[in-house]
Amino acid sequence: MELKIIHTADWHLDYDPVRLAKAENSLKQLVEYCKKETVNGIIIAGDIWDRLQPFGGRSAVSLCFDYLSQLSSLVGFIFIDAGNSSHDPDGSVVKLNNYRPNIWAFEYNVALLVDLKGYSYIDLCQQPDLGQADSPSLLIYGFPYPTKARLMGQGSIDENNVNLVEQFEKLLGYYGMISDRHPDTPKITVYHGNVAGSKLSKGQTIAGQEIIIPPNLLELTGANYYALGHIHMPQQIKWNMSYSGSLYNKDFGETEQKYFNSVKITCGVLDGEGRETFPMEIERIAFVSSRPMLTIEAEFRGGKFIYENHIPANAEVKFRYSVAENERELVTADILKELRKSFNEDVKIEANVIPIQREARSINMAKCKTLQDEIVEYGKVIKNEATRGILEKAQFLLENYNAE
Ligand SMILES: [Mn+2]
Repeated sequence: MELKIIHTADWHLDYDPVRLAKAENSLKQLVEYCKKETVNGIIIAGDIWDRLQPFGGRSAVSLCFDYLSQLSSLVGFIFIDAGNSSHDPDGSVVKLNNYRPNIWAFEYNVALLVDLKGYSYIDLCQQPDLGQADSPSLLIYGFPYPTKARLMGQGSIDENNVNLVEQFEKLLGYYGMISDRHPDTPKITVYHGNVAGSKLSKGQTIAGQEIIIPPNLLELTGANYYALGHIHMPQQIKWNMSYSGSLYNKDFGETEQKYFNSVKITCGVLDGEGRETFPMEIERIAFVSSRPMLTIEAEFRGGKFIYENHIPANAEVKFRYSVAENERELVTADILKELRKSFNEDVKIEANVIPIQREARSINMAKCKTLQDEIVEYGKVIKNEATRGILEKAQFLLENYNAE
C-alpha cells in the first residue's frame, strides 16, 4: 500500500488584503494538486493564522473555512497543529477542529492512530493503546509550539521551574514507546518549533526566547517522517526531517522560493528480518505564485540612482534610496516614473533624505584631529558655539572612558 501525505506549514492567514491574496494563490494550487493526485492527508504544522482574526468584516476566517472545506473533500484527512500563541492565539486552532468530520485541529500534544479506511482516529494519549490496529493505519504525533503549559501538564511554573528540554525529552521518549507497540504502522511526527541547525531568512525574526531542540530528540519518537513548522525558509534538517516553509512570502527579506512537500510512504516492504522498512519518496513542490520579497538599498547621486542590479524579474521590491537634502529636488516625478518601470507595479519606494548639516559635518569634521576640534567644528555647523563647559566635559570623557 502507498500513502501520500502533503506537508505544509505557516499559512499565516491574515486579514491584510495583500497577504490574503498571496495565501489564496498558494491555496488554489494546493486544491488543484489534490484534485489531480490521490492524497491521503494534509498536515499543517502550525501558524495557520498570522494573528487574531475578527469574525466577519475584513478577516481571513471565511477564506480559511472555505479552503479547508474544499481540501477536506479531496483528501482523507487534514491535521492541524497549533503554532506560537502570537500567531495562533489560544482557542483559534481548536475552532477549526471538526469543521468537517475529517478536519482535526489540536492545541495540545496528541498521538493519533488514524484508520486509513474510514478516516477516523483514536488519540492514544487518551485511550488505551491496544497495539497493532486491524486495518491499515497511520500514526501522527503532534507537538504544537512547546510552552510551559503544554509540557508540564498540571504543574505550575510557580513551584516547578523544571528544565523544559528535559521535560520535552521525557515526553518524546513516551511517544517512542507507542512506536514500539506499532511496528507495522507508518509514523509521522509533527512539530512546530525551532530545531537546532535550522536557518532563518532575513525576513523572519523570532520573538522572545524559545527552546531549541536537537533533531535526535525528536527522533526519540521513532517516526518515519518529521514534518516541521515555525521556520519560514524551506529546508531539510535531515533527509526525512524538514521545514516545508511557509505558504507565501510574507515580509521583506524573504527572498526564497516557497514549497510544500509531498511525502510518499510505501507499506509492506520488509527487511531481512521481516520488519517494515517504509521506503519514502519526498518531493518538494514549488508554489508557483511565490515571489521573492527584497529590499534594495540605493543612493541618488549625480542625477541617477545607484544600486546593485541583480533583481529577479518577479520580485516584490522595496526600493529605499538615500539622497542629500540639496539634491532632493533632482528626484523628479519623471525620474521616479522611470524607476517604477524597472520593477513590478507593487514596488514600494522610500526616500531617506540626508540633511545638509550632517553632510557638512562629515566633510569638515573628517579633517579634525582631536575631539575638541570636532566639537568646535560641529558647533559652527549647527550655529551653536561650543562653550568651555562642553569642551571640559569632552576632556573628562576622554580621560575616563578612553582607557581601552
Ligand atoms: Mn510562522
